[in-house]
Amino acid sequence: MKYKYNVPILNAEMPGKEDVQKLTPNPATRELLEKMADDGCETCFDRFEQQQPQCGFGLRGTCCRMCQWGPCRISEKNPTGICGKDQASAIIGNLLRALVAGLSAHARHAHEIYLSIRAAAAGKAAIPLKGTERLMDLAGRFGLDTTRPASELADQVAGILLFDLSRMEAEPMAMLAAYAPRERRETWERLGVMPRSAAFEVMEALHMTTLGGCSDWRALAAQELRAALAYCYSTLFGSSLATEILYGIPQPRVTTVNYGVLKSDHVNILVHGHSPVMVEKILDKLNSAEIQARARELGAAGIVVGGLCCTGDELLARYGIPTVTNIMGQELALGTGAVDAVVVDMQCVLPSLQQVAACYGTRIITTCASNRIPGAVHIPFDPENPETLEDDAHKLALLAVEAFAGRDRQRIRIPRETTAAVSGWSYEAIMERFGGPKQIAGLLRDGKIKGLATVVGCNNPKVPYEYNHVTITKKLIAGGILVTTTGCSAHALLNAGLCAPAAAELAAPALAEVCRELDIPPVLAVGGCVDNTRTMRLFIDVADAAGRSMPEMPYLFVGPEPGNEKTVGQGVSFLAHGVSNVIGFPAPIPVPLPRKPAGAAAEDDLERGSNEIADFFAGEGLREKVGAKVYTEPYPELAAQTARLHIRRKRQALGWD
Ligand code: MSK
Repeated sequence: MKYKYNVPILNAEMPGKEDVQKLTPNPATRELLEKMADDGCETCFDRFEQQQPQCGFGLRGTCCRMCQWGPCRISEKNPTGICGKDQASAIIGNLLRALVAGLSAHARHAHEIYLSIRAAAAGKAAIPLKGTERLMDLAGRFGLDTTRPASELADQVAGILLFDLSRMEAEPMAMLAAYAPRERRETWERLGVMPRSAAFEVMEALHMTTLGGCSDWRALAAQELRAALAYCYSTLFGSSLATEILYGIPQPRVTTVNYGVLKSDHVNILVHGHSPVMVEKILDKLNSAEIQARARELGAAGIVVGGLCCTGDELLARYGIPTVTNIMGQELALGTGAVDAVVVDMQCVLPSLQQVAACYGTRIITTCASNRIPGAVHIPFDPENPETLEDDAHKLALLAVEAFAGRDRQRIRIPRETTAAVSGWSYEAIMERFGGPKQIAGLLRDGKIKGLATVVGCNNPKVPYEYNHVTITKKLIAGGILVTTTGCSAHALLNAGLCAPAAAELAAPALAEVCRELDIPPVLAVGGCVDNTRTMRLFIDVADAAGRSMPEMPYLFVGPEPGNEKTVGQGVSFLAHGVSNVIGFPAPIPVPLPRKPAGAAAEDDLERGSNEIADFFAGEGLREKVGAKVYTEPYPELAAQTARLHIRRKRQALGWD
């Protein structure tokens, strides 16, 4: 069954389950979709069909729900809401609210990590400070006395990071001052978009968009950039680098991923979410002789730990622990019938998980007070009261293993797919392999690598599951573009085999030669969502080594399936740094120029969203300000073509082609 947008936004069709079955690249997905249908267990793929047709005003971002007078549907017929707000302010206001919601999610993650560093530094909990190299690096950048003891420095660094989250007065953010390139800082100063802190910019964004607040869409667009910079430096850089202080900097590891890593005769435990503190401790416990013996006592041959979403990406990067799947595959993973327990922390955990768990006898355990699921066992980690961490992790590991005894063995079917991969591409690991940013800049200048792109973000049922991620990436590497990836996109690319060195054979000859020489895959899985930091650092340092500004460089940010509000900040952060975006479909950024397909019936007429906002993002408005723009293209072949053309134009302008 195929769906059209009821109020078409793009000349595109919504995929039904049949389309997913045809196009999704992982055979394991197809097998599990069928199995779960046979088992009578509903998934998000079914619920997406049930929600059609979706509201056209919501799809275009022209539904304003920012006060209790609304909701107002803004259209050509009624060009303002009840308060008089126009389309442009409604659309950019929605986008800004989405961005700060995503910023808040990453900020909550960052908060947990920073407080964990404080707890570790105070010796209050058995949390390690393994990343001495990162601690000294950050302490030096923040101007601290690096001869002080590590615990003292860790406490001071955590204090600075917490201040970047919470500062209320106009002072520079410490992380931004430490890492942002000088040319970008001058640009942002000139535009008046320097942020104060995550908390201040969230407050200001909500204040500006409340009833009777700011009605100038240009001022709201400026706040979008300001909030994105707070997002980037306080919550992405902060979380990623602070996690390295706790657990060390990842190094490359050969591993195996995909649904087939689950084993029917083992206890299978999935870890899910974003923040790794509790999960790290559980891993210790699961590896203990006591818990291993308990698993054997229950008849299991051993324990498999598999990763979902960004907690999965984290553990894959740091230890090579196999990942299984991403946000839209989480129900399918339970559909194998082989998962005994899922330990979830925060974000991207579908509310349906408990219902699916009930179909297959899986135990769900929640570990974050702000991510509760009715019916789940709840053992929270509180970094301000971390003394019980050790005991709680032990209890939790035992609960997860003991779920094996209650497994329904009739419903087990694990797809056979396993995929080789090399994980652990931290910024330092990439630099070590290439020899430094100068070498990467040289390869770019010589055309051995045509460009650098990051393919990231979530899944979205509006495009065929994982098809766009994989199709675009294959075309990028075939065009000689080296790719980094994080988050749910990374799961799609890992399972498709693109993060294994053998994928070099799919790359353009010169890129393939570089990959073989350095023994790297053409797609580098750098970690979870917050580890877009690693890509940003790579982009910043290679531009610097090339003696060019960021907007001049052949770089791209590609988000084929944006879903979570967190992806808005990702895209806009890269835009603020002069890196253009190719995104898969408009919402919540409105489509630039919808077209009417030849011979379309009247009900298929395409409507424009907001001209001002569309033109600002896709036209010259944003480019004049920050040197980057947004391309929107739902068809992956065309998106890849757009991406390659963009890289070629950048290279020509640099005189590198
Ligand atoms: S988990 S934010 S669905 S990438 Fe980070 Fe995936 Fe997007 Fe969540």
